[in-house]
Amino acid sequence: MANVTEKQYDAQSIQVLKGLEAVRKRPGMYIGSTSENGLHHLVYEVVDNSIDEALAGFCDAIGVTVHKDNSITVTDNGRGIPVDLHPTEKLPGVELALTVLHAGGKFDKSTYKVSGGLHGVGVSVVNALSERLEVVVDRGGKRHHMAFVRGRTTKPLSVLGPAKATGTTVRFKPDPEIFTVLEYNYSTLADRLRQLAFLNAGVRITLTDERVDPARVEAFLYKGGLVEFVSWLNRNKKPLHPKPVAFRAVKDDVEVDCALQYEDGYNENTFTFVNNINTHEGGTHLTGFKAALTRTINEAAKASNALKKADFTLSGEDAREGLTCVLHVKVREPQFEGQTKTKLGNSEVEGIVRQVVNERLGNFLEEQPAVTRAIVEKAVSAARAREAARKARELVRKKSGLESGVLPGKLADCSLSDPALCEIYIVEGDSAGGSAKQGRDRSFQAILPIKGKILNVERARIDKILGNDEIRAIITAIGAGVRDDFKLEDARYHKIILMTDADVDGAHIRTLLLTFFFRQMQELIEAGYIYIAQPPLFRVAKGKEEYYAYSEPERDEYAKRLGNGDGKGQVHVQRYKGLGEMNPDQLWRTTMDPATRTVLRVTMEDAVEASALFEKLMGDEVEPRREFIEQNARYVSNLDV
Ligand code: 0RA
Repeated sequence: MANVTEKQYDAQSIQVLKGLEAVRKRPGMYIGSTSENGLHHLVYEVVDNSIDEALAGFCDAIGVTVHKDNSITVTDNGRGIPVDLHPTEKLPGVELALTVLHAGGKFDKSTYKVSGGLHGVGVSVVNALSERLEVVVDRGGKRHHMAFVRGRTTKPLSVLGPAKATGTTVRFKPDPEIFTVLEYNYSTLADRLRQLAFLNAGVRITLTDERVDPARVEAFLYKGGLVEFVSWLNRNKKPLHPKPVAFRAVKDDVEVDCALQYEDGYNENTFTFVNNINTHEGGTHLTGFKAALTRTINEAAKASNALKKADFTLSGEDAREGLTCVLHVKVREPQFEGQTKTKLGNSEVEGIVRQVVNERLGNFLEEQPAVTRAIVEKAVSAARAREAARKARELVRKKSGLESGVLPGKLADCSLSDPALCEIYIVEGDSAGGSAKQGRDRSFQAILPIKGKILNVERARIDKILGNDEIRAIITAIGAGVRDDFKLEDARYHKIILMTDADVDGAHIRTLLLTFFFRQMQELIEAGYIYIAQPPLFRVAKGKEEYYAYSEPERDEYAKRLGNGDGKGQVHVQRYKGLGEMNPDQLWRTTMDPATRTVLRVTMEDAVEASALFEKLMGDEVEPRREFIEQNARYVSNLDV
């Protein structure tokens, strides 16, 4: 008998080792990357398990602690991971959960789990990618303990003593053999944990950072859920009605939870989630929501006679001007599609969300005439502005029209026509633009110089935006339209590279350009088409030998190297204050030649976070803007192209 068990155990452990090996060999397959994103993903993975326990109704407090050594503790007051022996696997449940890929409730569809997309790979992945991991389970009146090293059990299940309550605590230290970045970013963690607290009303999530003295502690608990989420998103805005509209309904096994509020600005901020996962790329739930919103607002406008005089209907964009909305649906078997697997594909969800929103939002508006009037007036004025913009466009169409296909005069286009091969440099200032035009490879590189500060699109309506010459030049050069009319497949370049001076003004212009792309051509960011050029900050030369430095330490290193050389001649350090100080050949070699340059790809990790950051720019205060410019680096991930 003992023999049989041993054999089974061996077979089991071979499977386990194979699984762990697969994860350690190709970590990117499981957690996306081994840099900053992947490192943070480990925390989300463990927290998601606690959230699942909260969704099942057994947990209302979750704690996350970043320790001094950047190890992480996640603790919850749920039922505790089962510790009894699995009947066929002959291992404790907790050991299976931590050592077997996809173990634990994967086929249990009785609750909506946080799974799918990049999430839901299981805590065993975290274990496999941790230098060490310890788990403490309080369950059945006892405190249990296990420890692992790189996914392998080093301390089998033992009982430490009695336990009064129940819960699970996991502490792990990401493996430096796997990760290229080991330091946790406080605000990245805080942003996601706050989001989870909004999405799971009543669950208290506490974040503690022990790397600072005294430790920083923040607790997120929102009894109001999505209503509080929308109020928080609008915290620096002027709402058109005091309370967000909110409704929740379950239909055909799909749970629809929504809150929305209009504010007096011109942008739309709609965030959608499926089973707690941010669906950046939208999908069927968003499509259903938009259709119902447009219909409902049009009905309300007709009922209030607001559209009698105007002989046009309200477009979807009109109905969403100034809208802040969070839509969270729970689906049992979500299908995620799209480039980043954050687009909901389930076709049945579209009709369900459409019906729920039609009915519930329709009812609300019928009962609230004052709110309805404010929303309808806003949409009608958006429609008028859209009409005015259309007429203005028609007037200028012959000269520089947006749709005529006439390219802007300032654009030096490239000769190739395959967008996949082509790139456009949007360059600050005519003088740098001139150097770029001379220095470029004209076969695939186009140059568009723009004047200093472009319009702040965060604060302007579409008609004013389209009236701005610099912006029209950018739109026509890219050739893919804006907002709802934007068509990614029409983009004339697959690399749009922003090249501004390495000073505060340059950073400001880059920020304005990013705001513009974020608001008007978000798909370009999502597709990864937007880049930031990295011109050198210094030239270090001695005689004929020269180096370009992109940071101060790099400058010092080159200066030292040249200084230690033959001992003859003077080391000359030049600081570039602007792109204009480089001649065309230097600009090509340092910043534009694909063989040697570095460009940073702009990413849209989290639209909620991005939007909050862009908002900081709106105010006239200097401090938030300075902060933004510093934080701007968080949008970009290093990429050599
Ligand atoms: C499987 C089954 C049960 C709970 C859990 C897993 C569980 C996992 C984690 C991970 C972190 N915290 C957790 N809390 C619970 C339920 C077993 C039962 O019926 O009591």
